[in-house]
Amino acid sequence: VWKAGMRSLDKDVESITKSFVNHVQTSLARQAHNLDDLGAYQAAALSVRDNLLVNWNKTQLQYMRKSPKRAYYLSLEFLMGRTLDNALLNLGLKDEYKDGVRLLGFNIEDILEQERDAALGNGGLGRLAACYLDSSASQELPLWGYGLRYKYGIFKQLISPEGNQLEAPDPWLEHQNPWELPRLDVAYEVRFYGRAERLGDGSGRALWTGGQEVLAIAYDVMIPGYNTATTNNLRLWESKPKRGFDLNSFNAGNYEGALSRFVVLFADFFAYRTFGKELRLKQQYFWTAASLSDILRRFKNLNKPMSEFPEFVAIQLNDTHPTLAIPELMRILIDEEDLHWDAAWKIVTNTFFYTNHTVLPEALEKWSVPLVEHVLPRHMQIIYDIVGPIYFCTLIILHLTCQLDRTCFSSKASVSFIYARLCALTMIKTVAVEKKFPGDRERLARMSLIEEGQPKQVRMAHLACVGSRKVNGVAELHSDLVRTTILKDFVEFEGISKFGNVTNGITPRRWLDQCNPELSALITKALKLEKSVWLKDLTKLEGLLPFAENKAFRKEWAGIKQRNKERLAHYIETTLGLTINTKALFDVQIKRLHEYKRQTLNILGVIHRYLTLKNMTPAQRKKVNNRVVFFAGKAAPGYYIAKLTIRLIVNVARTINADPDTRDYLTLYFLPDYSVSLAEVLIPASDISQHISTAGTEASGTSNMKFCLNGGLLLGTVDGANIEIAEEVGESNVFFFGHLTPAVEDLRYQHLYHHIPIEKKCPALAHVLNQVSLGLFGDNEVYEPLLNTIRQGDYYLLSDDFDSYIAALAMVDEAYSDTEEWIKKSIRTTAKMGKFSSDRAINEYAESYWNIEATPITPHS
Ligand code: 26V
Repeated sequence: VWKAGMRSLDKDVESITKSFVNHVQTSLARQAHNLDDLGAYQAAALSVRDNLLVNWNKTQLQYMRKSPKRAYYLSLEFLMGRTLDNALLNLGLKDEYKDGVRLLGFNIEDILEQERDAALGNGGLGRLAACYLDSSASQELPLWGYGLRYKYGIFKQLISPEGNQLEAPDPWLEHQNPWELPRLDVAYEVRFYGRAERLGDGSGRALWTGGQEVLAIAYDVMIPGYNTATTNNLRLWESKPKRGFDLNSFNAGNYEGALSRFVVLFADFFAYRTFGKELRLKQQYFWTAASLSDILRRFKNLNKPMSEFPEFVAIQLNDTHPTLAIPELMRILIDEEDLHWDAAWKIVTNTFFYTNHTVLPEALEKWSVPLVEHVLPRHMQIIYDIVGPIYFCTLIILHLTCQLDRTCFSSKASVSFIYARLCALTMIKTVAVEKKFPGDRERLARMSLIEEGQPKQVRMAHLACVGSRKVNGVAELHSDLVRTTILKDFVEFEGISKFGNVTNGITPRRWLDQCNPELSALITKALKLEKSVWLKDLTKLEGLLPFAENKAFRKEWAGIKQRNKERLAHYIETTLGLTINTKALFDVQIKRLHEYKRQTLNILGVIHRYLTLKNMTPAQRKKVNNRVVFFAGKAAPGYYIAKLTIRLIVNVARTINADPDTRDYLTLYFLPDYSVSLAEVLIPASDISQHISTAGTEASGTSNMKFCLNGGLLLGTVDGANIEIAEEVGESNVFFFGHLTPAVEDLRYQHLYHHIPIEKKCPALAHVLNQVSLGLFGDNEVYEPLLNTIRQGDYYLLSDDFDSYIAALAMVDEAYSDTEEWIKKSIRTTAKMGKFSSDRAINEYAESYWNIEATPITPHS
């Protein structure tokens, strides 16, 4: 049916060239005969977009007619990468376009290279959202994404001659973006600041007036499913001032003042250090308010009573960033739709679902109460109305009613409203906290949505948890940690069934077929299945297992890995002018720079290897496996220690790559400006990738899945999704090391209270640290703050894990020496990666969380 549908798109080579030339002339106003690759990319993209539009329109029309329950994925980040290749693959038009552009004198690879990455996010969380969009469309699920149309993507990373990270803006919209459709007619007003006055009638309703209003304008990005006509939508909001730009402030140099009339948009989370927390709060509200208005408008078109909202709408909160949607929906239902508080709360708590992506305390979002009160006065009231009973209970329990802190409540009406609700006591769950756990005052304080302190702060994870139907973590271990640490009290109170797990996944379309076409072709040949079959049911990869015993197949498999190494080397040669030894083991660690991810452990391991090589005779060195180590990743601009780690990596690389004694055996590269597109070249070339976070700190990780899917082996700690990968591929095919999660707390305690000097505890590490201190890599003194994080405190336990890390690296060497066995491991790893398809993950959300169903789109309607 779908193939027939494609024909209805009229996409033979001849019509492709026709549409291409047509776009060159009429959309780009250029001539086909002197067109450059960038122009060719734009023309090809516009012509592909025409096809997407046909399916997009059909999809939206059929959703409208059939009115299935829909899910909405609210994410502040979408790391989409490039679109053209993916669109061609999903539409089934890759070969046709390749031939079409060749007829016109272009090479499709060169055209694809022209596209800039859409880098609207920081790391794993944003890329996960992009994989889920691909999977939802591929699985024919009625799901829309909602995000922000940032003017600037994540910063461009440059490395200075000294090895420092420099940040340059990424004005990704500078060139026309053919993948978005402005919808100037889809616009909503969003209010900030002003006054919120309770009506004082005991209803809890209020009037929110004054302040500043901005307009949210929709831009739509089409999300084609693979091998299906379903084309879902990603709606991104752009802001526009309602009443002109404040030119006076701008000219007077009051940049922030002028900005405050706009909601200027940065994808880079850390830009807010510069541009202020208030801007980030405004962005979060702007986006959630616009998205909810849009969702409500669509629901209202169904002419159903409001109480049925959760039967037609599920809203997924990707981390706590969109949590303001909870008080916002309460506000709309109570103040605008006239619903009673309890009816509104019932709707809200049946609509939202919350995914937690980290248990690191410093990463849990909190908003200062005075700031929320200032920017969103009505929402602060509502948050207090949610907290109210807990707060009152605490006070009653503590017999401190007389000391009621009125500053917590915006008016007397608020107090009486909460009190009235409290009088209907027995019904209210929070009172049940006291019933269930009598006298447990600490528990009440821990569970409060408001953290005491100067200033008081709203705990967004608590708000997301109480306002959602279900909560989940992103890998088994992480979900356990959510249940036993940050949300433990809520589990004991609400029952365990609300707290689940959905292990993350990755789309095999981008992360195997697109980035590793040769491997994909070999798999298709071996499985004797249509590519579209196994790419949509990744468990079919298990059929590769017997091929591990087939020598000819192993040779083909290894040949592809080798060519992928050469492709990477070629890329590095042309972009950085460096020559890479492709006859070596490729060892890769690519991810955001963070102490918990322990890039420092890796670089100290590299130094250890270098020092060991230096101590060997030339004859001994010849017996050692050649190794090329790659790092890539961005550090938050204000994260001093992370930036120092980059500097150390760059300078160690400079020294050891120039050392004639060792450079044939060990080289090291820091590849600047890590991106989705760079990952697509690096991942297929890796033999070993490192995922070495301190146990219990990496919620899941998703690049671990990408490497393994491409036949790279995993060197890692017993953390996040590494554990489930090992469960699937077997522990003999992964290289695990390090202490386990339950030991971490004790070890940290020992560091603090039973400190053992590092020379005694881990002499090998002490030696490495001393060499750095002594200036072996130049820059002496500069690295002391970084080295001291290990010498003192060592919160991430490098000194505890170093010896077992070095032992694991030695095991990698040993295993790699047995080439045939290594290739077997590689094949078996790919074969067992079926579980980690994001299709599996999105179906788990659809079935066990959102209760939505596949809604196939018929191409001919
Ligand atoms: C944010 C921050 C912000 C400030 C200070 C330190 C810090 C540390 C971690 C984070 C991460 C926030 C949430 C996040 O991006 N989590 C990532 O989500 C991925 C998708 O579920 C998952 O694979 C990664 O393990 C997880 O770190």
